[in-house]
This record gives sequence, C-alpha cells and structure tokens, in this order.
Amino acid sequence: MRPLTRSADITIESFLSEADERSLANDVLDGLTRPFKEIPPKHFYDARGSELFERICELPEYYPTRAERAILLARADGIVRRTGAGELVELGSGSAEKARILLGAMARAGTLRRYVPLDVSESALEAAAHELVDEFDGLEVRGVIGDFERHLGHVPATGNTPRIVALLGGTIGNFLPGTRRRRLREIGRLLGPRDRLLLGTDLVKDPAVIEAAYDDAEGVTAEFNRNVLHVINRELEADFSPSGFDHIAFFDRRHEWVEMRLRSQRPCTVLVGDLGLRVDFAAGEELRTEISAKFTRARVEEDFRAAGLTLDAWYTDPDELFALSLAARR
Ligand code: SAH
Ligand code: AVI
Repeated sequence: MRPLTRSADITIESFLSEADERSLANDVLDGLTRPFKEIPPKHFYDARGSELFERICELPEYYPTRAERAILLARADGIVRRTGAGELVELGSGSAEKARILLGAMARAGTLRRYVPLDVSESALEAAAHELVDEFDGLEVRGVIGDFERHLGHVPATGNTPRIVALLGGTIGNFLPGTRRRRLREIGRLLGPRDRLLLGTDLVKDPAVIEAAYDDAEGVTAEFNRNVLHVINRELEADFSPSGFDHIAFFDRRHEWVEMRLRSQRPCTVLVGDLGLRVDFAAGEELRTEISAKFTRARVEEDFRAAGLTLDAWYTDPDELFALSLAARR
C-alpha cells in the first residue's frame, strides 16, 4: 500500500504499483499468445486514456453518459430518500461527474458523510477527490487507487450510515457474462443489510445507434482504442505501431454486445521487450480490446439472481436507452 494524499478531508491510498505491472504483463502474455488475440479493457485507462474517455462522454454519438446522467438527475433525491444513504462507494469512479449528482442529493437530505472512489486511474481519482471536497462542506473522501477485480478488500467496511455501492457507466458490461456474475457477487459482499448496489447498464437498442456510439465521426473512440497499444509500448517496452492498426466496432447480435477490435493493416512482428515476447500479426488479423454488453431488464435480473442479489428498483430515461438498478443482497 502506498499512501498518496492525506489532508483533513482526503485520504488516498494506492494498491497498484508492482502488482499492476504484473497484471498488464500477465494479460499481454496470455492475451497475445492466444489463437484469437485479446487484451482486457482495463488497460485503456492511463492518464491519456482517461482523458480520451472523458472526450468520448461529450460526443454526440455516445448517448450512455447523457442518458445515465439524466436518470440520475431525475432520481437521485428519490434514491437517497429510499436508501437513507450517507456514503457512496464508487467502483471505476473516473471523473466522478455522476457521483457529484448523488452526493448533492445526500447533502440536500442532510445525510452526506463520505465518498469512497476506487479506480485504476490515479490521475482521474486525485483530481475528482480535490474537486469534491471543495464542493461539499464536511465531505470525507477515502480514495482507493486499485483494481476492482483484485482490491475490493481495501474498500472500508460498511459502518453506521447506509451506503450505496455504485458501478456506473455500463462498466459491468465490459465483462463476459460469467465473469460479470462473479464480479457482481464479489461486489455484493460489500453490502450490509441496509446498503444497496446502484448499477448502470446500457440497454439493447437499434444496432446502428450502438455502433455509431463506438465509432464516432471525429475518431476519438479510435484513438481511445489504439491507446492500449501506447500503454503496452510504454509499460512493457513494446514496439507496436499504433497507426498500423484500424479501429473496428461492431454489434454482435447473438451475444447482444458491441465489440471493439484493432485490425492490423499489414503483416507485422511486434516485440514486447520486457517479456522477451515476439508476436506475429497477419494482415487483417484482429486483437479484441473490449466487449460492452447491452442489457434488458430480464438479463439484469438474471445476473442479480445468479450473484445472490435481488432487484429493488429499476429506473430508465424516457427513451429507454440506459437503466439504473438498485439491488440488495439476498
Ligand atoms: N464511472 C464513470 C467512468 C466509466 S469509465 C462513468 O460512468 O462515466 C470506466 C472507469 O473504470 C475508468 O475510470 C477506468 O479507469 C475504471 N476501471 C476500468 N477497469 C477497472 C478496474 N478493473 N478496476 C478499477 N477501475 C477500473
Ligand atoms: C467504460 N465503459 C463502460 C465504456 C463502454 O461504453 O463500454 C468504455 C467505452 N468504450 C468505448 N467507448 C466507451
């Protein structure tokens, strides 16, 4: 553990460092030596990747952020009244733009105590923590720089105040179905009897709308996608030529998820110096970098059931683009 910031209101601890480098190295070694190459999406988010994601959220094509924000603006006061929550734990907190809406509702209700953001991106978490303590009088921030696949044990235990554990933005959809249920079960263990999970899920809709959201006209998502190659180059002394890979995004109708891939324009050999690894790409060969599953209410309920949770409330925007669920531990 590495303490990074400590002030009257903010404590930030990092649990990444060496373990994180190992995680990237393991994922690259496993993912680039498979017959169908794949790198998990959590490696997009260095400082540049987090900035690119913020730009994606502003794009006209990327509807999930606006839709989820609209639901929160309409429902945050009701969610806080319903739960009595005074603490927000947010997994994959990013810029904490949505946390601000929930914390505002807790402040209005007079329950606000503490915000616990957890993210792999140190830069995003630090900036958000400072902005929020300036904005909310008396707010305590306990930041955890870590991986929610490995570091949920460092989230402080639930206390006297009911809390909301949030996983927003549709991030749960970035896991394959089996892993997704395992993650939900692990996250459920953070919930006491009065606590609730607040889960954001993107909904199944016209594939053209979904594909546009992941292949914007300005090419920001393409840059975000290629950023994972820059991360591997820098962290593992690799020599990918990111401009030699095309951005691919398509909706897989059978699985009801969108996939992002990087397609090599020509045959090439990449050296990953730190791993002593040589990886060949054929012309047109693809590397999968993300899946982003789209949901129905039934799919969310099935996942909750399989993870030992139960749906308590379901909220959508008027166009039913996105949903927020409140869930309790069974
Ligand atoms: N919750 C925000 C950000 C979503 S982007 C929103 O709704 O807009 C996904 C966020 O999750 C990024 O900030 C990324 O750094 C973080 N993230 C992705 N995988 C993670 C992991 N395994 N552990 C912790 N944080 C992760
Ligand atoms: C963070 N995650 C939910 C985003 C998504 O939509 O799956 C990441 C993203 N990928 C491309 N655009 C945005």
